[in-house]
Amino acid sequence: MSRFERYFLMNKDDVIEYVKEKTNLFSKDSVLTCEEIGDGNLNYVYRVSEAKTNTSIIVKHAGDVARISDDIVVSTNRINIEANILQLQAQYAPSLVPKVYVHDDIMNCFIMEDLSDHEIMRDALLSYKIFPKFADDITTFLVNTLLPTTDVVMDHKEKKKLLKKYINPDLCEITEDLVYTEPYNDINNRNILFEPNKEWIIKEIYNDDKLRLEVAKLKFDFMTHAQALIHGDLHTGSIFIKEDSTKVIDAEFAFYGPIGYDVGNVIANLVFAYVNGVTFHKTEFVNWLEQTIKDVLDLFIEKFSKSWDEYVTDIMAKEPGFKQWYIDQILESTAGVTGLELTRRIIGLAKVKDITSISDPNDRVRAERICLTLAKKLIKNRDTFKKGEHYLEELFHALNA
Ligand code: SR1
Ligand code: MG
Repeated sequence: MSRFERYFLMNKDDVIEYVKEKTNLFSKDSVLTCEEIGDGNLNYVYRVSEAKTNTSIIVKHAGDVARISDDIVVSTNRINIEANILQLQAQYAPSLVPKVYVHDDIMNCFIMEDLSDHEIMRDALLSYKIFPKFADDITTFLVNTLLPTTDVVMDHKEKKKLLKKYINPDLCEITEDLVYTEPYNDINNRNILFEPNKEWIIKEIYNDDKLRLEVAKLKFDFMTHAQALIHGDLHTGSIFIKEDSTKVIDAEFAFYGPIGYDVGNVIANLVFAYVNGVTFHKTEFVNWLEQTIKDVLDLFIEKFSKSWDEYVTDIMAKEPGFKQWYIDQILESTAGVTGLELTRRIIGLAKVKDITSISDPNDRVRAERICLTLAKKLIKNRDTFKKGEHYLEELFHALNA
């Protein structure tokens, strides 16, 4: 019996043996090398290469605890959710996700196209690189993967089948805790506050009762609003990019949730890059990000509205006024989620390099306060953020606060 008929956590040598034995991607006598290249919080990512033919593939593999902490036990099924959803997204947005070659739900891994000519977007942004196509690409991804999986477009029984298939309780629990609870109530003692900002955060976030009430409303929206099959973790570390190409990866948090969760995560993570750029006076980069933040919101609305007219099937959804109502509640949720993501990456366990790499303490204090000041406005006044320019106006207020 093959060693790979029963799950175990593979190391680099195991991965080479696995690839040779279980796939026909390389010949059995090929000389392969393997490196672990993942820097995510949950899974292992191996690049397997053959020098002779200059070919390489990526093996993504799940352990039964999160890399970021042994205390976080997460179902290995997350890798199967990710492999399946990547293949589904490939039907809706083929040029915007990597190709999956092999999926193995026993070893909890899948093999996909190597995107080594791309780089992780967060790292690229930390080198102040500019991607003029990004807003167009990511809004196409959002609209093309989200709208078709809603009840307004998809056959309702088909949708319920997908909802059942992509039930993802462990990963949703991580989000419910890390995004929607702990930054406002350090119940699990896992928050990490930057010491010079501690007093300010206690006063402005922990002690703001109105803010916590609005977060509570958003939390129950996340848990109960099975609107579309969302990516669930669409930050700039989940995007591979190069000048003329964008590929969305890491969909292990996918489930049926609110559309605004994906849109808001994109915008918040652009704001982190923006605040870093402002800190280091990267004018051209900052200007591009202002335009991009605005474009992501405005292009999303424009494309969503156009696709709605083309693809909506539900007869009641065609009632005059319903489309605007539907888009308005997505925009409200988007603003709220943007604020939540901005907050949790400053206060909670899972940080972002855009902020933690700011080594001057005064600069970091300022960067964190800009994000949190904006976040509070976004969460509390979320029904007023209807266009890209509304985000920029509030961002400029926070910069000057
Ligand atoms: C325990 S996982 C921490 C964070 O990393 C993932 O990318 C998600 O954003 C999650 O919240
Ligand atoms: Mg990830």
